[in-house]
Amino acid sequence: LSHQRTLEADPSKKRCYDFLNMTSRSFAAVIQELDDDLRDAICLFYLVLRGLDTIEDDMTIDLDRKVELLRSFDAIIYQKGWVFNGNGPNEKDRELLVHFDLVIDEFLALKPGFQQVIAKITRLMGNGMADYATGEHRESTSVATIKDFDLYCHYVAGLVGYGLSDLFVASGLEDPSIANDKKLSNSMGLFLQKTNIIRDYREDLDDGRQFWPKEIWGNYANDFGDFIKTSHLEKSRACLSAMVLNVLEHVPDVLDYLSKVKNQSVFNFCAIPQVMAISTLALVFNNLDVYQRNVKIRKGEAVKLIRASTDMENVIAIFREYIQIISEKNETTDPNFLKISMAIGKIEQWI
Ligand code: PS7
Ligand code: MN
Ligand code: MN
Ligand code: MN
Repeated sequence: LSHQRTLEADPSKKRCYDFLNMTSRSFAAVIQELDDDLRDAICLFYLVLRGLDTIEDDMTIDLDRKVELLRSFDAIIYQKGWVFNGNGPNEKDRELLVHFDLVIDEFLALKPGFQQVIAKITRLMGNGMADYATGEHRESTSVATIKDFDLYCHYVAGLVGYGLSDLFVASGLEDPSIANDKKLSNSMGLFLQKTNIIRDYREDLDDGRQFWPKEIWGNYANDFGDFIKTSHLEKSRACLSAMVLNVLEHVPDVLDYLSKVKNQSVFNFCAIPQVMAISTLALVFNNLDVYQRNVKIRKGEAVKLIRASTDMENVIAIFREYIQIISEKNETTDPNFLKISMAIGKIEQWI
């Protein structure tokens, strides 16, 4: 309630929360439930990165201009009055960049410790995005190796994990030890990003983007678009399993990280997206609809998961439920059957 009152007294901050609600389905609610200081810092972290991603995603921006923007975005967030009208008319969140001066004003009102974390991650992510946009790690239009896949996901999601851990510590709500093990923070981001990349196969393909590493999909097709063909069913199924296997490897780290979180609002913020991801992973596994349309967990299931993600015991129970579903969908005829069984075995040791 005091958060709502602050917003009424502060129209510029209110506009930022309006932008948060406009641009994020998955993070708007959990961010607004955070404790005071951290709420504003993570809202601004989200909006800054959403602005950066709106530049990365826009294929109508001239490549040289795009790279220049991506590489200087950490300086742009200190330039009062900066706005950007160069997004294509159909770019999803172009409105945010048209009014980016409001985001900058609120970013500059954060305490310096928060600003420094956000600026540092923005610098690393913007440069990483630029490297991939120019083809530094790409073979034609696809991510080539599993190593490239992990590096791209590190830039766009693992780094978010680093930054969030540092913000939790800077707020005083979490112990400094939460930020010590960088591999765990990285895995928190990679688990979300890779699940997203599997689920969005068709949408990304239709937009001319390929995020699945050729080192995996190349074992099952000559062309990344082949998986939509009905003549290709068994190869398509096997490829999907290989992708899910790759994601499952992050689950033990995710559970390790979550078990270290102490503050209740931080726990909910961290756990809810991860629980949504394991549920999505169980839904996409062995599900050929992924190649035809965007499969999504039901609204009712999402609501159930949000309500249940209150402590580690409940989160473990949820992971156990979905790992069980994945185990039941694993078929002995799948070329990755044994490897998937082993990945599940490792997770079962944890839970
Ligand atoms: C700052 C909350 C909790 C230790 C925009 C949260 C896009 C999956 O564009 O919106 O629709 O395909 O579905 C979020 C770790 C980042 C990683 C990354 C980041 C968890 C720009 C989320 C906001 C680390 C790059 C959103 C990584 O997916 O994407 C904040 C701990 C943005 C987290 C992008 C993806 C996030 C993402 P789209 P979505
Ligand atoms: Mn995007
Ligand atoms: Mn993007
Ligand atoms: Mn996506």
